Parts: sequence; C-alpha cells; structure tokens
Amino acid sequence: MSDWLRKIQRGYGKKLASIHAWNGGIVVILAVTGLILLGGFWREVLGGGRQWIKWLHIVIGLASIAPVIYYLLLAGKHWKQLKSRPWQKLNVLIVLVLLLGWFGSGILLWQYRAVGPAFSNAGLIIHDLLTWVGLPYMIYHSLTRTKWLKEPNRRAVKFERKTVTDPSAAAGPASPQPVYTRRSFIKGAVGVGLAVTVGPSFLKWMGSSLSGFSGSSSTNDLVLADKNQLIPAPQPLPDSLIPAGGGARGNFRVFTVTPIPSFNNDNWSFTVDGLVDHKLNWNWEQFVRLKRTVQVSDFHCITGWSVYSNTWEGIKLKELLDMAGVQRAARSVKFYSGDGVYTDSLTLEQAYMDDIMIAVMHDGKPIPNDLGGPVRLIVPKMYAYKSVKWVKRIELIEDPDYTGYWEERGYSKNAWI
Ligand SMILES: Nc1nc2c(c(=O)[nH]1)N[C@H]1C(S)=C(S)[C@@H](COP(=O)(O)O)O[C@H]1N2
Ligand SMILES: [Mo]
Repeated sequence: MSDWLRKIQRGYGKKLASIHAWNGGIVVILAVTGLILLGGFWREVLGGGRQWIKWLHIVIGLASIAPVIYYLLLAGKHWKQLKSRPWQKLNVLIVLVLLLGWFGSGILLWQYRAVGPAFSNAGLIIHDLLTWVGLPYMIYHSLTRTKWLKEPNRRAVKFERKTVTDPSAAAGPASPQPVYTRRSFIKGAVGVGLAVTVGPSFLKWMGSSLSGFSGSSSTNDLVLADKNQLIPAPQPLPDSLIPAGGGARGNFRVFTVTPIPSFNNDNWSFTVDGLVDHKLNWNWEQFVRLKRTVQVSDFHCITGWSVYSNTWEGIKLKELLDMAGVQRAARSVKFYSGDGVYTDSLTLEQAYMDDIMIAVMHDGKPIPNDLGGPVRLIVPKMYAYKSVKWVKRIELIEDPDYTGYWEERGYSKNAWI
C-alpha cells in the first residue's frame, strides 16, 4: 500500500463517520434546493431568487463529489470490514450509484449548451428518476437509523441471558426473539408511509415521461382543460390537421412566473405598436382571420426537457412587422405577455427569421391557456424562454439590447440553440 493511502487511512473510523455526516448534510441541501427548482410554485414566488438557488444547487452538487472520492479511497478497508454484512454493503452500493448518477446527470444539465438537448434530456430523466427512487430511500435510511429507533435494551437482554445463574433456565432452549420488534415495526411504518406519499407522484412522473417517448397524451389533457373562451375557434389548415409533424413527441412542463391567466373575447386583443408606421390592433374575431402558415419544429427548454416535432400554425412574425411598417429608428422587437409580467425581445435582424411565428394552434388544436394560448410566440432556433406565452403586444423599440425577464435573472442573452 502506498504511503499516501496509508496516511489517508489513518484515523479511519473517525474519517468514515465524518464523511457520512458531510454527505448527509450535502444531500439534505441538494434535496431541498432541488425540490424547490422542480416545483413550479416557486417559479412564481421566487422569480429571480430561483437563479440563486440554482447556483447553490450546482455548486453544492459539484462539491458533493468530494466526500465520494474521499470515501472511495477508504473503501477497500471498509469493504473488508463489511464482509459479513451484505445489507450494509448493498446500502453503500446504492448510495454510491445514487450520488454518482446525480453528479453525472447534473453535469449534463448544468452544461446543457455544451452537450446539446439530446444529452440534457437524458440527464434530466436520469436526475428525476434517481430523485424519485433515491430520495425516499435516503429518507427511509435516515429515519430508520436515528438513535431513538434503536432498541437500547436489546444487547443488554442478550447479555443478561448468558449470565443468568439459574441452571434450569440456562439449560433450556433460548426463548425466541419476538418476530415484531419495535424497530422492524417502525421501519415498516416508515416504508409504507413513504410508499403512500411518494408512490402516486412517482407513478405519475413515470407515466408522463414514458408517454413522452411514445407520442404524448398529456398535451391532450391540457387541451381538454383549456380555460380560454375565445369564439370563434380557429379552423386548422390541412397541414395542421394531419398534423404535418406527425404529432409532437414529449410533454411540455407548464412553466410560468405568474398565476396562469385565461382569456375571452372581452379581455383579449393583439397590438403592434412603438416605432411603426401603422399601429395595429385586432380583436379575436379579426385576429383569427389573418393569414396563417404551418411549421414543424422542436422546442427546447434550458432546464433539460424538449418536445420534438411540434406542428405550429400561426402568423409569421415578419408578415406582422411588414404590415405595421417598421421605422428606421427601430432596433428591437419587444414582446409583452398577457400575464402582465413576462417580456422578451429579439433584435430586428433576428425577428425577420422566416420560422418565427405568433402561434395560434399546436398539432391542429388551439393552444390551451396552460401552454400560452390563445397566442404564443415560437422562436424555433432559440431556447424556449424566448417563446413568450400569452403574447398580446409587440412593440418596436430603439434599444438594441432590451433585457427580458429571465435574462434579467441570469439566463444568457444568447439564446441560440
Ligand atoms: N409569459 C411567460 N412566457 C414564458 C415563460 C413564462 O414563465 N411566462 N417561460 C418560458 C420558458 S423558460 C419556457 S421553457 C417556456 C415553457 O413553455 P410551456 O409552459 O408551454 O411548456 O415558456 C417560456 N415563455
Ligand atoms: Mo425554459
């Protein structure tokens, strides 16, 4: 054995204990921050604070590899010590797989731009799956190992039995251990409790991420639950009705920084104004009569999920801009969401890309309010934070460099995929 390894292994028992404590603390922080990042609710509440939590999660996540490496240096010795304890060995293996899996998939999510959507999609599925399996496991592990669950008198009982002085008792067969100890009862109760609380959401997650691979169902559910009431319904073009893309693959995760708005003919209108020759304003009846086209494109969120082959039907942005007549002084196109909070912009040059669309339909159906309907922006070549939901107003502005909602809060100004 090399000297440095020997040095590391000095004070081995204490070191193992402190690795265990550090690791436990790290997992708790990652679990709390991770669940906050997962929960849509926090998007509304935290706004930009969410970015800080994301960075904390990433930094602690990167640091989480340190106790793992440290442990691996001691693992040889630990493994020998666990020779006759297969369950503890299994536990160590499970925890190592979880930590390394979270670490690796976390890197893919963090480096979404370097690795591209396909790898970050895989990273997100692995990260989620490990969380669904690993978090309950770790909660179970720590709940069933707290001191108050251990039976302090168990060892003492065994000891007493050996030292009884009554020879008849000593000669007789040892009284059997009770089948249901307090500990195993509580372990069982914790297990059942976790299964009942975590199980249903796990199954739901499984269902939605599997249907993500095999043609989706949950976009349909959102369409059925649509709270918008705009009349008349837009009639899909033939390409949209097929739909041309063959049907979207994957599910949208409904993201919003505000409560989800809904609209009707009275509170919805669409405006193009600012540095234009003709201010334009349509109500719904007028807006559905504008010429639409159909386009198939993929949709990528920087948090690692994508929806492929969406068939969008809507009005080309550049045609709206031409109708309004963009003035020379204009440098950017700013989009306002009907939620009253979210905005983003494109430079004038970007805004003239042929595939940018003010979308009205998805796979032949009206876009439901959860997904930004009745009308959302679609910018296929950029990450989806550019695709403003519930867009109601377009303003031509002088500022060449307007900073949108998430860009203000740490997302890259460069949204190109
Ligand atoms: N008004 C509004 N538009 C928005 C957002 C938002 O929070 N509010 N989130 C953006 C982000 S980050 C993504 S990934 C997509 C999500 O679209 P979806 O909710 O339809 O899945 O919408 C984008 N447009
Ligand atoms: Mo996103």
